[in-house]
Amino acid sequence: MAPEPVRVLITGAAGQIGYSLIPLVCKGDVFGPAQPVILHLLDIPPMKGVLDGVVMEINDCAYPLLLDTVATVDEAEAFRNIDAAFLVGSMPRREGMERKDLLAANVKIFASQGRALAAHSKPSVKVLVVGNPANTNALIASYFAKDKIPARNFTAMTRLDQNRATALLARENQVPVASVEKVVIWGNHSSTQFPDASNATANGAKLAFSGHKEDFISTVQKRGAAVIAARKLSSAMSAAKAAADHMRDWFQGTDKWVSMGVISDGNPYAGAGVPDGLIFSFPCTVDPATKEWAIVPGVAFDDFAAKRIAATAQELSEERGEAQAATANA
Ligand code: NAX
Repeated sequence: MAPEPVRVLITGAAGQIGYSLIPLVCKGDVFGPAQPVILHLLDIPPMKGVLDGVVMEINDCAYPLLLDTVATVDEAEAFRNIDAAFLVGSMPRREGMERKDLLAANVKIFASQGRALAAHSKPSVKVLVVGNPANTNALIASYFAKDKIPARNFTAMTRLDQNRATALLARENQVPVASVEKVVIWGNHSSTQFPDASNATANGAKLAFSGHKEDFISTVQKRGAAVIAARKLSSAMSAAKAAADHMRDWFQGTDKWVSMGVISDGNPYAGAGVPDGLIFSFPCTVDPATKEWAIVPGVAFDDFAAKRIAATAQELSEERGEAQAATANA
């Protein structure tokens, strides 16, 4: 007998990441090759026509696993009964916009979506926030959903940064990308993130090119800007692949280290300056039986790493403060 379908929401579904993510979900790359899916797609009213066009293409793909598609501009309909949510849509930074204004605009969106999650979604829903500022948006959504949905069900995407770092290390060391493990992204999905190659291995052996190299760190931190400069558009194919990787590992489990922005309450790195109450990227594993993530404890780091980790924690604490101030109007 076929398993019950999972209901999967993608917000910002008329945008570029949505266009690359929808096929991965419908082909079974995320929830498994035998798992039927019902897609929920949300965008804003001015994008309804584009969304209808995307649905035409989805229909024309004739995906065997796709049982139904709900395409809507209504949050209540979009969030109803969902098992998983990719929150991709957010307010982009416009020219001249200050960070504070960008945060305030996104607080409105993610407060509203947090309320919609609490009102309409399953309490077990797993939420991945992709839309920037992803960590703080996830924190806001979790805050507004907290009466029904545990904070640990809200995560932010740093998997694209991990994939970028892993691929770069594989190229530099001339080893297959699949052999590289234990690359960690700590902190915020922003330019303060700390890509940490100091524990990285290939087939279990330490890499020759690893450790703390400024050019490696800054290449990973600035990769998004480099793609924009070359493509005149932000990363979409790679962002969708990373979102699919993140959700697949969360739903199906993994004993490999995967970087996920998760709630930092009770985290094992408080001594390195990571306080409670942030959505902070850590190395995690996921138990395949319970589908629960756990932060990998005891990862060793030196003063160089500790300084970087404290700096990205500091930025997230500041973002949280600004976002909390903006919740008064949300
Ligand atoms: P696009 O501008 O192509 O698409 C975004 C879509 O979201 C648009 O169709 C827009 O109408 C919709 N939208 C806006 N507000 C909405 C709302 N309240 N409800 C539903 N839909 C809404 O952007 P795209 O390239 O797809 O990027 C989406 C987001 O991902 C951006 O915030 C971007 O900064 C972020 N990214 C995050 C990454 C990460 O690693 N965490 C990497 C890639 C990407 O830059």
